[in-house]
Amino acid sequence: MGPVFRLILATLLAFGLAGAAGAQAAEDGYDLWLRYRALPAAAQPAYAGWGTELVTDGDTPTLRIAAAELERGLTGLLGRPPVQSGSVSRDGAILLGIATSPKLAGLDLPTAKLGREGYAIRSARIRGRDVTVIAANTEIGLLYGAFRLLKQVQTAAPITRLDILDAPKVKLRMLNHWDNLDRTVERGYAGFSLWDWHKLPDYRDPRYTDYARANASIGINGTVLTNVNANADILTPAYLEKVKALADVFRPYGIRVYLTARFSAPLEIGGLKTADPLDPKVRAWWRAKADEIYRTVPDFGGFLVKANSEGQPGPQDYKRNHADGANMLADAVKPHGGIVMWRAFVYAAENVEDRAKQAYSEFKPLDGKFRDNVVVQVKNGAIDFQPREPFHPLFGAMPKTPLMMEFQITKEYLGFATHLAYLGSAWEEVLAADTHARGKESSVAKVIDGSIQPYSITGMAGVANIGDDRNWTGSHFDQANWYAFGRLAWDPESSSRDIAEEWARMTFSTDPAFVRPAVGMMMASHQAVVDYMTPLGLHHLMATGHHYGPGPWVGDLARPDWNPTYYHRADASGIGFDRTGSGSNAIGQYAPNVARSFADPKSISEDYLLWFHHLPWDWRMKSGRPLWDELVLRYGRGVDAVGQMRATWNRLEPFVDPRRFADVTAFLGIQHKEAQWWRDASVAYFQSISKRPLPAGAAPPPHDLDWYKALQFKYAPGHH
Ligand code: BDP
Repeated sequence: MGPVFRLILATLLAFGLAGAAGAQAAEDGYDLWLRYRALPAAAQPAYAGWGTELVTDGDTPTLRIAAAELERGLTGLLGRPPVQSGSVSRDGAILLGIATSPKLAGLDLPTAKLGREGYAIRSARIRGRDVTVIAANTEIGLLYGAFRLLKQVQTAAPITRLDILDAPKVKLRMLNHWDNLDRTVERGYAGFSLWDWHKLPDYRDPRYTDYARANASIGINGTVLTNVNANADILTPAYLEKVKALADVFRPYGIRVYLTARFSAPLEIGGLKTADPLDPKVRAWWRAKADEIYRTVPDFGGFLVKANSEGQPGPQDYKRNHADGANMLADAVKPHGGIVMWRAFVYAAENVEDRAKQAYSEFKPLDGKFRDNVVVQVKNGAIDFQPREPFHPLFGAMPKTPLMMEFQITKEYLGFATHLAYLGSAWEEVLAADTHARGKESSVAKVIDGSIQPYSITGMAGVANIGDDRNWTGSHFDQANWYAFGRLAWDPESSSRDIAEEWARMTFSTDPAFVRPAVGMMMASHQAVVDYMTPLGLHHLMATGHHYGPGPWVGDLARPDWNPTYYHRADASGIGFDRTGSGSNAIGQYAPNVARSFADPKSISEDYLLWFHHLPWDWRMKSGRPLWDELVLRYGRGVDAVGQMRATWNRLEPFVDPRRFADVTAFLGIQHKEAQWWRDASVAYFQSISKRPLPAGAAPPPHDLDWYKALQFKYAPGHH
């Protein structure tokens, strides 16, 4: 870019775009947390004379991206572009360089601690100048460092005396897109798939680049492009060319692509008569397929597999086990450095065992039987992404098998895109839970980051909430869940409150009068949803097919374990699923210390009470109230909490642009209405069973139970 053009562009950015896009100019949410709007005037002086020069040591695609991001960010935030130069020539320069570069000599950087993806940011003196150094062992580390430094300015944090050192604790930080080749998205509430398969590979939508930027800014380094309910067509040559086009866009951002492998692909696209993992022809087919993929995408990451679960094909169709299946695929990708992520989300229709126990029963005996390039991907809880679940017992039970976490970012069971539920706090609760793996104190976070059990592969996956909606995630606040997922995957021990705060500062406003209430609202939001949908450890009470509204009465589905009545077990005497020794004994799958703490209904956290216990309606709760009264009050508490969120949000209008303010306002209105519906329908149903009067002050549902039962939502998103 010529200097004159650069100057014009800078002026435009400073006075045109950035100037016009002050706090009040309408925003559509496309820019996510990378808005780079001008800092408020009061914050600007702290950055005077800083970031005036940008020195990039080297010239590669990734370094160019890092430099361009810094230029874009600083120009927007500070209203002036840095001068690009080949060496430090003035105070306030930013120097981006590989730690071993002669330009960084004498800084004594702790390179060993940075690993392959970490970075250091330091205020230093170089050639007599005050310089901010971003150093890393690799250029991806530098890109991460560039985003980190930008965050410092975006959140209006100090840029003097910096000494930041950060490296990811988890190796694979992955998004799982449940995207189909026809662009529908399984359980997606943000429009259609971003991947425009039909126009690929020739047309590369610029959004792919912005997707990669956003992911790199939070450290995501892998993406599974396709639905776990897989389609073998993605493995055909025409589609692999399309995958290659995406991989080429993502590569300089440090993001590898992965695909879901349909276990029966050898039959469907290979012309074979079997997909038996021990059959030599099948093994040869997968090896050849892997070779072909790697010829097309040399840094292909590997496969994600859902097998023998909810009708998906798998090794058990041939009387083989999960290890046989996973190892066969692992052998195919091994020569190329690929991995297999094999999901533990399995439960079988024929199996009468408590569904919460089935994954453990199948996988625990296979501990140590997987190849070293297999990682077993385990959902956070033993059922299925319910609004709240106790941590999955497998996390404490497979010391010889790398386990990776699977969270659901898309809010299938939490009100879709319209309900505000910040999931950082829910995930933190799971990550902080003590597994007592190997008999010692050890959080789920420490298990999955490999510090308790020395896993060769560590990882965290999030089922993406991204679609082609202009704001990416279907709602402005759902962007926070994408953001929080990336940050927790980087460091599973980080604080969800801190994450919410930095997100709110970058996405809306750094003004404490905005940040404090907004973060408070986010931090209370998950509990609110749990309360109005499934309080006190209840779970799986959603209506059939779409999982949108309440359906606690449903009890007639073909599979018992698809019925809400299977899970809440309410009858005239009480409610809850007995998973203690007198019931299914699912608690026996936890370490003895954990099992003991769950076994006593008096000491267990009431958040998990009815998950593990069937209790009489007049069971005395910690509040002193009978269980029935408490249940009804919890439902009401959830609705009230949404009312409070609305009131809080209304006070925040001065800090938010009109468009996003109106969007969030409308969604909170929907949430309030639907929270009330959830509460009323659930109370009407449970009262028809408990036959007890409502506690004092609780309003009777405005309709009778049949009215709620008759509601149909044939076209709710994601219905199937
Ligand atoms: C369930 C979803 C279903 C997914 C399944 C999975 O309802 O659409 O296919 O999870 O994770 O919660 O495989």
